[in-house]
Amino acid sequence: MAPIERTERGSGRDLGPSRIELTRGDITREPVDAIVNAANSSLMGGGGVDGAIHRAGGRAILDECRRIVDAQGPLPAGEAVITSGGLLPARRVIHTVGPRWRGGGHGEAATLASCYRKSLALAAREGLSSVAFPSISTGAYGFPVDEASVVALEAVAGALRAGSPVRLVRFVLFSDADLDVYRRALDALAG
Ligand code: AR6
Repeated sequence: MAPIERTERGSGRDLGPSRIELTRGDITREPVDAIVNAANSSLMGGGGVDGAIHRAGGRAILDECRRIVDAQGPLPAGEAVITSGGLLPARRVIHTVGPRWRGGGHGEAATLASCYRKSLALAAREGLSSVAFPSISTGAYGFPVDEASVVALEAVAGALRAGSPVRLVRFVLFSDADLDVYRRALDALAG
C-alpha cells in the first residue's frame, strides 16, 4: 500500500514536529516501528485485533507475552508492555489492555487515556518514532467510539505536545464509519 493512498483515504494533523494520521485498514500490515495491540490482561490472545496480530505475527509474540505474564502477572487495564513484532512488518508490538465499558462512571475514560499515554511512553523509552494504534476498547469491550475517539486523540495530542519523541502516530481504523468518527474528533481537537 503506497503512502499516497493512505493520505487520500485518511487525514492528518501536524503537532509541532510530530503528526497524527488517520487511516482505514488492517493494522497488522502497518510498516511502522510499533503497532499497538488491544489485548486482555492474560496477554494470551483473543478475538478482534488481538487475534489478528497473534495470527499474523506468529508464535514468537505469544512466547514473549507468556514470559512477561510469568514475570509480572496479568497486565492491569491501562498498562502497556512491549514484545518483538515476530513476522509482522512492524518491528515491535506494544500490548495494552483497554477498559471494559461499564456505563462510563467507572473511570473508563481515564483508563483508556492511560493506554494511549503509557503506550507512547514505552515507545519513547524504546527509541521508536512511529506508532500505529487501533481503536482500543471499542470492539469487544464496548466503549462507545464517539467518546473513545475524543479520549484517544486528546491523550495522544497531549503526549506529543508535551514533547514525546514519537514523530508519527497513525490510527488505523477498521471501518469507514470509525474513520469518520475519528476524523470528526481530530477536526474538533483544540489548538
Ligand atoms: N486492524 C485494525 N483494527 C482492527 C482489526 C485489525 N486487523 N481487527 C479488529 N479491529 P477489539 P477491544 C478493530 O474487539 O474492544 C479481544 O478478544 C475493531 O473493529 O479488537 O479493546 C482481546 O483479547 C475495533 O474497532 O478490542 C480482548 O479480550 C477495534 O479494533 C478484547 O477483545 C477494537 O476491537 C479487547 O476488546
